[in-house]
Amino acid sequence: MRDAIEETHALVRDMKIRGAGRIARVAVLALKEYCDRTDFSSVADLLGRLQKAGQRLKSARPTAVSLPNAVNLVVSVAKKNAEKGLSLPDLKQVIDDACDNFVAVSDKATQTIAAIGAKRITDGDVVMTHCNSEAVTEIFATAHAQGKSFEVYATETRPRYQGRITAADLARRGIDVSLIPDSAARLYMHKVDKVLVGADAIAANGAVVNKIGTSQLALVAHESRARFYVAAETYKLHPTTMLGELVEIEQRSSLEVVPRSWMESNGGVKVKNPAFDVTPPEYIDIIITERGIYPPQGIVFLMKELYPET
Ligand code: RUB
Repeated sequence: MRDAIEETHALVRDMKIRGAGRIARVAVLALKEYCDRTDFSSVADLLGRLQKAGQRLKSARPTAVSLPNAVNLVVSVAKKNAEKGLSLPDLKQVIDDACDNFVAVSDKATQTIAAIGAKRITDGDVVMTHCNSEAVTEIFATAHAQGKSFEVYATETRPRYQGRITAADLARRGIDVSLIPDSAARLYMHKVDKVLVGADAIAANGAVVNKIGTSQLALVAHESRARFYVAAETYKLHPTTMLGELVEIEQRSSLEVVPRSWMESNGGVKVKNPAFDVTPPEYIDIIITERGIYPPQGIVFLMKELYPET
């Protein structure tokens, strides 16, 4: 029988499935499949194994908080309903529904962000983006469908080149897009009105964790007086940063930066490959969520409302 948890763990770890929203949804769907297909001996057995499976999924990538937020939501629904005394089959059904519900909420959030974010794109805009974010792409797609004429600069996003995915996707949709090397961001920034990026995690102080290079773009945008916008579903808010915890930055293999042969013939070189960085709130103008637009300094109030138990 296929092992949904191990398969999904590997797909996320190896970035076959990537992007904060997608990895949250795929993790939840793996939990659903796991619960559907496993014969549990009791409610306690289900809860114990569900938690273990959740831990395994969460360990696939450490930075995008959407992943633990989604898994924790399902586990907490299961625990609360088990405490109410639900039978094993009923509890399985509740978990099933919770998983489907998360996916539906996630899809709806992206669409709402697209509608809200598209209002911030005006005719004639030049917008720069980094990496590949569903939330961002949906904003561009909606603005384009509304007949707005704008141009996008997509940074290629070394070392994994997610910018190519963005550029290809936007071009396919008929959007005017140019792919540029990351190092050309400052050269082109004087043409740019707005920078629009996604997020993997948002801290209580409004700092945004996103693909490595995002904070450099923010700095250059600040220098050039271009607006800097972030688009993120609220399950990317990182609740424990309210307690002073830091967001772990994923370090990936040096082999994503240089091939093994190069490493072997240049033994003295240490190659670093951090996957994300932190953009401080002072470089961010707005955070676009499905609950509306927030200045980064105001995000903590939304976080307190959504995670009252933290
Ligand atoms: C992806 C990345 C994206 C965010 C938001 O990094 O940094 O900007 O995850 O994406 P990676 P979305 O390629 O390493 O996963 O809006 O799709 O959730």
